[in-house]
Amino acid sequence: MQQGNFFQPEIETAPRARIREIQLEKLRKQVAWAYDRVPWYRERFGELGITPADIRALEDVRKLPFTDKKVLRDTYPYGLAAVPLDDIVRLHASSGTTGKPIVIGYTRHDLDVWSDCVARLVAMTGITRADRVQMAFGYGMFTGGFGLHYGCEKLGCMMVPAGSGNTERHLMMIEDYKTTVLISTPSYALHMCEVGEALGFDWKASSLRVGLFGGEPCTPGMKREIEARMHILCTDNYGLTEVNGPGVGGECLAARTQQHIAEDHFLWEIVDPESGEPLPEGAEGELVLTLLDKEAFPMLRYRTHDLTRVTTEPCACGRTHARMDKVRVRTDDMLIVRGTNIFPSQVEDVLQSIEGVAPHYRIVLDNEAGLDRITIMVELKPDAFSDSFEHLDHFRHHVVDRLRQKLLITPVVKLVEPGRIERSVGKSKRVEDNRVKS
Ligand code: DLL
Repeated sequence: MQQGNFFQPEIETAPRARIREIQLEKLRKQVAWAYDRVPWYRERFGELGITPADIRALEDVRKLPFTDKKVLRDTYPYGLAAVPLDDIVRLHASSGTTGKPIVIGYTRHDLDVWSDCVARLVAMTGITRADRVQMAFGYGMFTGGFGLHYGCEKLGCMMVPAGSGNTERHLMMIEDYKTTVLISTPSYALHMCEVGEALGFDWKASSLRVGLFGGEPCTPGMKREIEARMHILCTDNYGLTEVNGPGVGGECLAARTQQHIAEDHFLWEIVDPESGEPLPEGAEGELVLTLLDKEAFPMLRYRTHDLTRVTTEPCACGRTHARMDKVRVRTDDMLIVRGTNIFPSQVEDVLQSIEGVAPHYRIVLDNEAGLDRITIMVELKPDAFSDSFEHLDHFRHHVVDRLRQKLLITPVVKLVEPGRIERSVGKSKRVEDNRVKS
């Protein structure tokens, strides 16, 4: 097994029965902690007629109330705090699409647990203290920057806290500081590829060897593209602000399409997104997470809105912690266009299978005379771009046909020249909904 120096075999390769034992012990404590200290939880428990004493087996987690973004908004900013504010040493926040952000606090203990989780997933990718890590996430309310920073530092890596943006400066830092790991969203990594190529940066000769990407889906197409252009190993880690941030799951070197969940810190469930009812292992559904070791903002049964499958089958790397499929779809990403349900990931799947199409696109929705219209701006790769109108129009028809087969409605497709779709330094924005709601 490939190991970093933060590999914890006693936890990460523990027999499943032992993992469940650890989880139950922690769950009982966590539930009592939330009940005793947070009025919101006590009231919900009261309504459901339960107390912490009802949690006797892991499956009893299903008796507990769900939490979601709405609860955090309703109790904004400190309503779910389980400790005096004096004990909270950090806040992070996530801005949703509307209204106030959601805010999460951390005690000193919470920060320690969080950086342990991150150090573990970083080590899983083969990164060690000998690596020099360049951070391209912003250091701000977003959890990506500080979360991965402290995890890598715990592992003993040299951190280069460059922050987001200023791509040319990033390229200079790779060259001058001989950094070996890049942390960013996969879409920013693609942007860096382009800027580097335009400036004649020699990716093949560069010191960079691993990308630690996350914060948004990294499709197989993006991964192939980044690996081929940057000449690095592209890895993908998952997390969300409400349950600390990055650190929930990460890729080992054996299961490259899945992520191990840190099960000693997170209890996972997969539920039917409509009914909230539990689904059997292996079925696709919404991931629900319960933090098992959180002091400041305990989070029980948090509805992530992320669709995935989880398996506890043994992994070739030897780790026994469950693996989740990479998240491609959020239940709340669904667009309804003229009564048809469309997920951006469907558009992406079609586009990435067409030769000559770059991994950059934008879905624009508007309505004309009361009818929804969906326009898909598709960027072409330089070698597919042409001056010939006929050639482009033929290509456009082909893209429309392929999209129609998948989406079951006919989108307007606009082919745009290389570099035309706006690049982002953080999470990429794929959808622009300009519809006037009546
Ligand atoms: O994006 C935390 C994070 C930062 C994870 C950096 C990894 C690296 P939020 O801004 O709260 O937190 O967004 C969380 O982003 O529910 C997923 O829908 C999506 N997401 C995060 N990581 C991945 C990933 C951070 N690796 C939301 N693959 C989550 C797919 C991801 N989706």
